[in-house]
Amino acid sequence: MDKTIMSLERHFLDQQRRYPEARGDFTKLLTEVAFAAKIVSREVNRAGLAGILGRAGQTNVQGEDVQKLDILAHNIMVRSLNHLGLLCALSSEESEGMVRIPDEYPVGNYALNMDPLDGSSNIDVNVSIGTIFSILRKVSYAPRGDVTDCVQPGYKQVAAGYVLYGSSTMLVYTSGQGVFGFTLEPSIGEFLLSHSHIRIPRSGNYYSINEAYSHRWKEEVRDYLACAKRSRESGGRGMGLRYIGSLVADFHRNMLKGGIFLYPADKQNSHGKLRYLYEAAPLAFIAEQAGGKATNGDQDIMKIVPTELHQRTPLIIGSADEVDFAMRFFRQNQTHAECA
Ligand code: P6P
Repeated sequence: MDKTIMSLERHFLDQQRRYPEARGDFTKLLTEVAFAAKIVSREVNRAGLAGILGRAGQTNVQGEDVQKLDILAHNIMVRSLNHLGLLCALSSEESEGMVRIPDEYPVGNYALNMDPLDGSSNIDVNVSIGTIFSILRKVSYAPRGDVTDCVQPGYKQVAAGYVLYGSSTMLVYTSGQGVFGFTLEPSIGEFLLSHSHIRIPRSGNYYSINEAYSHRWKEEVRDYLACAKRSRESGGRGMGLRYIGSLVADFHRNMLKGGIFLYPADKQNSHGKLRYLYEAAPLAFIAEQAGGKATNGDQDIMKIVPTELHQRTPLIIGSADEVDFAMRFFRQNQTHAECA
C-alpha cells in the first residue's frame, strides 16, 4: 500500500494538535528553520559551480563577492529567523558573541544555537556537510534576551535537529516525541516524511574516530579501540572504521545503521574539539530520543551544565550497547581493561 505523503509542515501541525494550549510559535519556528535549510541546500548544491561562479573571497562572473559558504549559511539562517518575533537570542559557530535580535524586530520566547554549516572544509571535494540546530526556551529576565538564554544544559532543549546536505538533503529533528526524518523533494521544494520514529540500532559494525591522533589519546581510548576492532569471538566488537570527517554525515549513518562516533579529549584538545551547545547537545538529544546514548566519557552530554557559548566537549555518541561498551574503558581507573 502506498505510504501517505506527509509534508514537514503537515507533520508539525499534527504534532502541535497534541498541545491545545500551543499558540503555534514553536511550530512556526521549526517551519522557518526548514525554510532556511532549503535555501542553504540550494547554495551548497551550487557550490560545485564556484569555479564558474567565483570562489569564496573572490568575485563571480557578475562581479559579486562570493561569500564562504559557512558565512553564507550563517547569514541565511539569521536573516530567515531574526525578524519573526519568535527568538530572543541566537548563537552560531560563525559568531564570537550572541547574535542579538535587532531593535526594530520583536523578540520571542525561544533561543536557537546553531552550527550553520559543519564540515564546510569538505565542500570543495563534494563530501556531505550539515547544519545543526538546538532550540531552548527563554530563561533570562532580560527584555530582549541575553547569552544565558543560549547557554543552557542539554536537557533544557525543546527541539534539536540537523540537515544533511548529501546525495539528498535530509532534515532530521526531535521535539521530545521521537525522531523524524524528512527528505527534500527539490522539484516541489518540500521536505517529505521519509523516516518516522527513527530508532538507532542497539549495536553497530562501525566506529568513527580520527585514528591519526592515536598518539595524543589517553591509554583507555587506545585500549577501547583495540577491543572495538578485535573479533567478537575473542571478546571484541568486531567493528570496522568509517570516518567521513563530517560530524553530521558520520552521526547520520550511525543513526540509521548503528555504530559509535568518538571525538575524545586528547593531549592537544584537553576538552575535545566539538562544541557543546550547537554540536554535542543537539545530537545527544536526538540520539537519546532514538534510543542511543551520548557522553563526554564521564557524564551524559545532556546533563552537562555549560558556562560558555563556544564551550568544547569530548563526545562519544551512538548505539546504546556500543557507548556502554566504550564506557567500560573510560570509567576504568586502571588502564589495560580487558575486552571480554
Ligand atoms: P578532525 C569538521 O571540521 C568537524 O567539526 C566535524 O564535522 C568533524 O567530525 C570533525 O571536525 C573532524 O575533525 O580533527 O578529525 O579533522
